[in-house]
Amino acid sequence: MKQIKKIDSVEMYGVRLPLVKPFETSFSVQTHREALLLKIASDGVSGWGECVTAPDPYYCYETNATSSHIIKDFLIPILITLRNFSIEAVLEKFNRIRGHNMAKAAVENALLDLLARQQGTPLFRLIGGNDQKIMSGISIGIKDHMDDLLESIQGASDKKYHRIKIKIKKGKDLEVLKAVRKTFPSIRLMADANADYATEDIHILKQFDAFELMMIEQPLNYDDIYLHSFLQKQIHTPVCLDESIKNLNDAKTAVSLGSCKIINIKQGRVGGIMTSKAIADHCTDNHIAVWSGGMLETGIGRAVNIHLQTLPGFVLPGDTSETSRYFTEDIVDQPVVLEPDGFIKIPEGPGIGVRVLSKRLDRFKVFYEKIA
Ligand code: OSB
Ligand code: MG
Repeated sequence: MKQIKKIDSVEMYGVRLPLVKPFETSFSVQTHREALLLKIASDGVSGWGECVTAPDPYYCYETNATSSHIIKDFLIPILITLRNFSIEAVLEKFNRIRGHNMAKAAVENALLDLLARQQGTPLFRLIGGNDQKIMSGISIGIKDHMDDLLESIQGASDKKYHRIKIKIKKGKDLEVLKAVRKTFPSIRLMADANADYATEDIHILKQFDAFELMMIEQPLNYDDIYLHSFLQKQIHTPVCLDESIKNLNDAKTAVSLGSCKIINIKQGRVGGIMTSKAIADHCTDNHIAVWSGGMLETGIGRAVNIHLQTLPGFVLPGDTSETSRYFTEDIVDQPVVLEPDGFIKIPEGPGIGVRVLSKRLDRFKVFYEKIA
């Protein structure tokens, strides 16, 4: 990969976009997407990166406040000292800061967008992906009423989403799955528990085998890998890890213990696109399927997830849905739309391919700061 000469400026924006519908998981109800955005400029070209953190530490320990602190006080001060550097060199320097992967990923994403734009090439090409359309997938939140859920699934199925994920939690699981399977016996279905079960609940999780799910995502504790290996031996449903996999080392541990058959790669959670690629390669070598997860991203992060899914190894549909499912107005053009066959096209043009709309950015902006 080519080099960046030196960083000329770094700007940070906070935006708050209302969600079309509240999104309920076993850990929270989200009504807005509050995102930190970075704009990094060099040699007259700028790149954008979205930090996937939320305002609260309910999915993981990082929040918008911690990532803003780490970006401003540690990552950018390192970045601005570098001259004629590669992305790999930046990531190497960032290694000194432990954890805070979402903060690191936001900077990495902006640098990759910048580099691709400087070369006039789309991001997927820069990272070694294939020129292809990607599969779509939808993640449907927990609903108070069964009718609501069935209606949402019907809508997604009509749109030709390639697989449907429903959020579950203890006590809102077996009955829900049974009703869904009764109405939709053959859809590609999976469930995401967001770490709501413990090893004492294995008798419940065993009963999931009756529903022929593609996988059960993160059934046990958010940072557990070891106990999942016992669970996977006792159930037929493939286990998919999300929260537990924070870096390549975690992925290697999970693969060698047999803790899962599938990994959900959220590029932000693992520290960016370069690490995602390394994890996907390791998983492919070991016959573990991967897919790209989502964090209700604005069009910036959503575009990154699309480019990411052109890499080898991303063989399962991810959590990339149409923009209109989340936002009536996004901060970028073009919005993500599904083709009649449910596929999604790679945004055209250099870098991530989408254009930040300055008027929208202004309207949804909750803060702005020039960091460098
Ligand atoms: O566990 O995959 C998850 C959203 C926020 C936090 C965690 C998760 C999710 C989703 C939604 O499932 C994925 C999306 O549509 O962006
Ligand atoms: Mg998940």
